[in-house]
Amino acid sequence: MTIRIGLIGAGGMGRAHLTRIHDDLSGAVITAVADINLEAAKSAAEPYGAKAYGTSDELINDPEVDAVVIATFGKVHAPDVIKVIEAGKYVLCEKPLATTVEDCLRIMEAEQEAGKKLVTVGFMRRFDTGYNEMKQILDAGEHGYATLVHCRHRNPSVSENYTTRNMIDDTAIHEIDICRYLLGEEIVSVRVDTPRATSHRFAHLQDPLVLVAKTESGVLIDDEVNVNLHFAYSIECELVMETGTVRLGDQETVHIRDGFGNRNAMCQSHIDRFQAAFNREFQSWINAVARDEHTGSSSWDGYAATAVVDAGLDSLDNGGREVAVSLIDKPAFYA
Ligand code: ISE
Repeated sequence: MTIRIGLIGAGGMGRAHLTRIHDDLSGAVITAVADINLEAAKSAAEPYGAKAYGTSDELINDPEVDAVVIATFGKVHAPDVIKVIEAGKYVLCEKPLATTVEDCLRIMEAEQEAGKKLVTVGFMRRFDTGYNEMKQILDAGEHGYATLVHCRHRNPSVSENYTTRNMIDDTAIHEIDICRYLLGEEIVSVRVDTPRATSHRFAHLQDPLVLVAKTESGVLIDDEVNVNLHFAYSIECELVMETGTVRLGDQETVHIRDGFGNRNAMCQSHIDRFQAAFNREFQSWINAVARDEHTGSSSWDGYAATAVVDAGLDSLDNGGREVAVSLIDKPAFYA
C-alpha cells in the first residue's frame, strides 16, 4: 500500500521532509502541499506533481490525502492537528505539538474522542541510533540507575527573530523530550539559570541559558542551550549511572589526520546532524500508517514537553526560581 501524504507548511523543514519522502524513503508519495502562501505551496508541490492549496482545510479534506505532515510554526499547529484527527487521518506534527498546554489538552481530548492514537510528534531524536543505545544500556541495568544527565545543545547561530523564549520552547524542548524518553519518567520541576551572555548574539537575546530539571525519581538534568557558538551544530549528552556513564557518540563519519591536526568535520544544522534519525522517524511512521498503527511520540509526550517548557518560561520570567511542572493524570489511553 502506498501512503498518500499531504504536507502543511512549505518552509525549509517542510521541504526537507518532501525531499526525504521522495528520495530516501519507500511506501509513500506526496499528493498535496498547503501553505498560506499559495506560491510557496505551488513551488514545493510542483517537482512531485502534487496539488497545491492555499488553505490547510482543503488539504486535510482531500480524499487523495491519507496522512498529513505538519511543518508550520508551533503557534498554529493545534487547529490543524485537531482537524486531521476529526478527519480520521494520521498526522506527524513537527515539534512543538502546540505552544500552550490548553491546546495540547484539546488535541488529546479530540484524539480520545476519535478512539485511536493518530498523532505523532516530530521528536526525531527518539529515532537516533546513539540515544537509543544509551537507553538500552541504561535499561539493561548493569550500571545501576541514572542519577544525572548532562546535555549541551549548541547551534552555530540563530536569526534575529529568534527570541529568548525560543531557547526553551524551540531548542531545549528536544532535551526535555529525549530525557523523558531516556529515563522513562516525567520531569517534575525546572529552573533556568542565565550565565554571562555572549557578545555574539542579538542584543535582545539571553544566550546562553542553562535549564536545570528534576525528574520524579530525583535524576538531575542540566542542559546548556548556547545558540550563537559559531563553530557548529553540536549536541552532547552524558548519562551518569551509579557505576558507569554513557555518552552520545560524536557526529563524524570519517576522521581526518594531517598537518592541521586530528579532526572531523562538524554538522552545521539539525537537518544534517539528525538526517538519519529524521529518515528513520518518517519511514517508521509511513510503515505504521500502512498497518493502521501509531508510532513514535504521542500527544501525551507533546503535552508533557509543553508543560515543562511552560515551567521553564515561568522560571525565566521570575529570576530563575524553581518551578513545579503541573501535569494532569495520564489518561489510560496513553498508557
Ligand atoms: C530548531 O527548530 C530545531 O529543532 C533544532 O534541532 C534546534 O537545534 C534549533 O535550536 C531549533 O531552532
